[in-house]
Parts: sequence; structure tokens; C-alpha cells
Amino acid sequence: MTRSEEIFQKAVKLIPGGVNSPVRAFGSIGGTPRFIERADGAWMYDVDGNRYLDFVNSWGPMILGHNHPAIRESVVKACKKGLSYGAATEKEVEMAELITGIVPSVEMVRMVNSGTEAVMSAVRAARGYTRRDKIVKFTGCYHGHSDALLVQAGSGVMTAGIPDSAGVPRKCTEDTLSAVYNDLGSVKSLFSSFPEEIAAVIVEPVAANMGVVLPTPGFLEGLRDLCDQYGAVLIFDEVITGFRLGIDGAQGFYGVQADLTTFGKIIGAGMPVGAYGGRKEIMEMVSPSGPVYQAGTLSGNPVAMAAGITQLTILKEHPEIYRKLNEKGDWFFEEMKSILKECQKPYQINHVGSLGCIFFTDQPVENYGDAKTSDTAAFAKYFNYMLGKGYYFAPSQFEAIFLSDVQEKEELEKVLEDFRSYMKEQ
Ligand code: HOZ
Repeated sequence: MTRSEEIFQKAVKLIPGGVNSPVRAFGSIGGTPRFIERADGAWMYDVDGNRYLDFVNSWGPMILGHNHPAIRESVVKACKKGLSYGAATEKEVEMAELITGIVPSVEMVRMVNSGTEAVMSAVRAARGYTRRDKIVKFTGCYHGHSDALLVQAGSGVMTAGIPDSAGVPRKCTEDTLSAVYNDLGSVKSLFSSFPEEIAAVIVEPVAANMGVVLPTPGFLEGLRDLCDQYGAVLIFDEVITGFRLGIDGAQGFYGVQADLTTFGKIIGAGMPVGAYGGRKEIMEMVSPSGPVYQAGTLSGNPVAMAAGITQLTILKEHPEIYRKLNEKGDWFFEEMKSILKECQKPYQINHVGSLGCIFFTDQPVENYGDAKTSDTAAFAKYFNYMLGKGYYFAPSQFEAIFLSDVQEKEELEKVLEDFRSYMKEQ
């Protein structure tokens, strides 16, 4: 028995499913989750001494690789001054200045502790600002696990095949309307039915929790226009795309501005952090300046701020990182596509910049319905083969591949070789 197996046997008796977040239980791909001992640069090491080239990168934030020396040093320095005060610090102001200076649509920002919290709070701010209740989300998009957003969500619920979570009262979701990703008609029809009731449209500008699904040309622009026409708030959930597609996220990449934006773990360089921000007049609705209540002892935690400020400053001062990362992504995912063609496999590779995924289906994937046509058993077999070769991909068909700045071309070439061998054998 491996050490990971031993730990997992104990874990399932103590923690629901043996894990603290469902996808990492490896439930949909079979086998035992690898218990990680440490990570450095492009690599993760498990408790059995196996080394993996990491394509999860803590679900995005390790854009500069694990255990980055400057980030680590800033954390150690901050720790020496105490771990949490529950009181205001100058570092929070520095962070706010950094974010508002980088993302043009964000005039004011509030730090929180996770993407879930950021989205929950942004929706509340939008509702408070518009004095309306309904929100529109897209089937297959995932915006964390707050009650109102757990409707036909992606990520773990999609992986587990759960349409809606138990424990969410019907009343909490009756103002949540679902539209189809990349289908403006479905959004228009909701606005026609509820022209003065929709507070906000929330969208992942690149959907990355039903696998990776790119916005088709005009989709994000169309959402912007519809929100302007009907006086609704456009919320971009950039928990995954923020500071990843480019320094100014999907908004900069696609040239469409949101009214409110939510950010997640990348802001804390992997520490438990989130943030929401946007137009001043909306953000001024938030307590204590306005009547929309939201609070948190750990919000703006000094250690997390130190880590995040260091990472964001490096990213801001080195724009070449994004150029290289996006070129690497284009090369890597296009190579995967060529290999599939060479091996006469009809599967799909969706990608943008350093984000991508493979779908085991012969039809283009532009929405949740398309994503669901993927053969998850074929994904599981492929996942386990690649894991055996030492590549740690997300253990679910419906998550993304995240590249980092520190994965070397030679390492990725080896991955592509193994990918070719696998596809040839099938
Ligand atoms: N559902 C998360 C990614 N979209 C996974 C979180 C985790 O297991 O760490």
C-alpha cells in the first residue's frame, strides 16, 4: 500500500470523502488522490516521493511556479510581524492601489478570503445598487458554492453529475435565472421576460469550470450591451482569468469592461484570498460606506497581502512573462491538436493563452451541453496514463490545464511525446 493510500484510508474516516474540496478526491477518474508533501517551481512531490510536473498550479495562482523565492521571503517577513490583527493595515491600501492601477474598470476594491466570498458579495452589491433581485448566470459556469449561485454549476458539481446541490432552499435560487453560454438569444429572452428585475449578469469571461470554453466573438460585447440597455450590472468572474490571460485579465484580453469583477486565489499568490471591485458608485454601496453589509476578520490578512503584492508587482513589472506564457500556451495546445490530427482522433482542444483543456468528443465545445458530450471514461483513462508518467493534470474532465512561467519547453516536449504515444495506442 502506498503512503497516499494509507493516508486516504484514514482521511475518509475523518473528513467527508477524505478531502476538503471534492474534485481533488479523484472520484471521477478513479484511484487514490495523491497526498502532496511539497512543491517547488514546476514540480509537486507526493508523500511517496513521486515527482509530478504540475498542470494544476493550485488552480491557477502559481503562475510564477511553486515556492517562488521573492514571494516566500515576503511571506516570512510578514509572518515575523504577526499573523493577523483584524485591524486595518497599510498593506491593504497598497494592494488596493495595485489592483485599481492595473484593472481599468476597478475603481474601488474590497478584499475577502476566497472566490466564493468575492462572488457572493459582488452579487449582493449589484442587488443593493440596482434594488433588483434577479441574477442571470450561465449553465456550466461555476461561481463558488454560495446558495444563489449553485444552479446548474460547473466544476465539482458537474464532475459529480449533481444538477443542483442538496441543502440549498428553493427560495434561495428562485431569483437565479440560467442562460446558455455563448447564446445571446437566451439572455435577451430573459431580459424581455424580466426587463426591470434583473440586477446582474454574472459570467466567466472564459468559462473554465466546464473544461475550458471560449467566448465566441461578440458574446461578451453583447452581454455588455444588454446590461447597458436594461440597467443591469455586468459581473465578470475573473477568479480564473484575472491576472492570468494578461495583467488586466480577460477584460484587457477581450476589450470588454465589466461593472464589477471578482478575483480569487491568484491575488494572494496561493494564499486564501479573493476580492471584488468595480465602479465607484456600486462599490460605495458596500458597508461601512453604504447599506450592503459584508465583513471579515481575515479579509486583507497581512501575510496574504504580502504574498499577493509581491506576485502582482512582479507580473506588473515584467509584461514579458505574459507574452512568453501566452506563446507557450499557443504552442503547447496547438501541438496537442496536431498530434490528435496525426493520430486521427476527433477530440477537441480548447485554449486561450496559458489555459486549455482536451474534450473527448467529436463536436466543437461552445457550451455546457457540448461539454457534457465528452466521454468521461476516456478522460479518466487518459488522466491515469498521464499521472503514471508523472504529469499532474486536474482530476476532472471539467476543469482546466494551467501552465506556469517555469515549465520548460523541453519538459513540455516530453509531455507531448507521451501524449502522442498514448493517442497512437488508442
Ligand atoms: N473546484 C475547484 C476548481 N475549479 C477545485 C478546488 C480544489 O479542489 O482545490
